[in-house]
Amino acid sequence: MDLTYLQRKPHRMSLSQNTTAERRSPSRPFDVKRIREDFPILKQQVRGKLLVYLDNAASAQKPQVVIDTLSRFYSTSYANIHRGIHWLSERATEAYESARANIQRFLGAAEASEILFVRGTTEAINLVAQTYGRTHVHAGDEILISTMEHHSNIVPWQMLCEATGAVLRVAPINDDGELLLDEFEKLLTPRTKLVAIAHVSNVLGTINPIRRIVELAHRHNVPVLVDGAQAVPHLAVDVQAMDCDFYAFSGHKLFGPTGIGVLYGKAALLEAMPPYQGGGHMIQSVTFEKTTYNKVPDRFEAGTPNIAGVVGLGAAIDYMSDIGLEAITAYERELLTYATDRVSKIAEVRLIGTAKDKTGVLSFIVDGIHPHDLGTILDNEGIAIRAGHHCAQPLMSRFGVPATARASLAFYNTQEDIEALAAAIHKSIEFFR
Ligand code: 7TS
Repeated sequence: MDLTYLQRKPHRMSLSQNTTAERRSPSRPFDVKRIREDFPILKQQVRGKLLVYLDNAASAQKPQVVIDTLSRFYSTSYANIHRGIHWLSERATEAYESARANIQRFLGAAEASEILFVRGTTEAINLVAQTYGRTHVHAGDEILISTMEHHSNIVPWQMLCEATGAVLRVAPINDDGELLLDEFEKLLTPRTKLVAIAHVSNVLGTINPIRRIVELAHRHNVPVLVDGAQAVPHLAVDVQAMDCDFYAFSGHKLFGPTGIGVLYGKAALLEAMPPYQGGGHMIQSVTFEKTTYNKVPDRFEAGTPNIAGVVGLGAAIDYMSDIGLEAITAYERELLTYATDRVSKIAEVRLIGTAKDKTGVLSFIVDGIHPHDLGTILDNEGIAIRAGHHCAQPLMSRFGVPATARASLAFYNTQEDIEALAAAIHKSIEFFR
């Protein structure tokens, strides 16, 4: 495939050229108390205490509007899509396709057809590995990732390498958990066929300089897949400004339903890719001798999709856009500074992930306490964190630990949540003394 287009300057379609691409503007001031009111689960008591939910990197809670949208959709508008000629099917199809246009605006994509619906980030990456990868990657070629990847952005490439004889290369990071760009650049060679990299690390919170990474990769004619699972809930993303070639994320981390995610791909790449799965809707015509395939994006959406999931994701994106990504980023940055300060004052705590540019993730080890024990004690206090390897075992090895405790923030968390976390860490230290 001709990849020379990668060398062209990014083409940012002006919003006035394409009115459907206009982003929704914030319509409410940022007020964390009011925001918390929108999340019914946060009013819940857990083990006799008001829930403190600090496991947002694993999955985020759902605002009432998403819950109501799902319920209303099933109550009034549900049918299978694309194939019916009846009123309900048309209505459901309209809701599904208008969510696609909504996500196009959210990501700043040039066309709605560049948005594919999948199960989540994991499926999005596997789709690229199995279609783009199987077509363009051959024995001796290289795929370049980084040390901080989630297993979802490691294993699909290893599987591709096993099948093709290609080689996985890994760009290293420093002790703060920042990508070493010089080392990354050195690993870009004529053999490199794809870069696959996290926008934000789920363990460290590090925000990678994607624009710069894409620039370097494109200089070598290498397309870039960005794993945006931990970025979209916290940062405004503009795929055209970043000029990345693929961008993947999951709806459930973005305050939307489970089982729905998005793969963005540049039109030229998607159109040249073979299908992922075969089945209904992805075809133009089928005979026993030969099948011809549908256009993009339908070619990549075989079978009945997660229709309600798509509609619910659209509602989650509207909800976030009404608050405004810039306001969310600013609030979370302030809360992260507060939390970092508060937790690192505890002498027994070692923070892992101290990049200059990071989102609200605090991974840490408490001297003498296994992260799982800490997680259990915190749970007794009604505090939800994650303890373990966070599906990033090679990253754990890089820091010489088997596991960490991880508190991950969302825009509904407060300084009170951080105080509860700090008090519970102190309590655990006392308990094990
Ligand atoms: N990529 C990153 C960076 C992630 O953090 C995750 C999930 C995935 C991919 C996979 O997303 P999925 O929705 O397809 O499962 N991360 C986590 C986590 O940190 N704790 O639980 C899931």
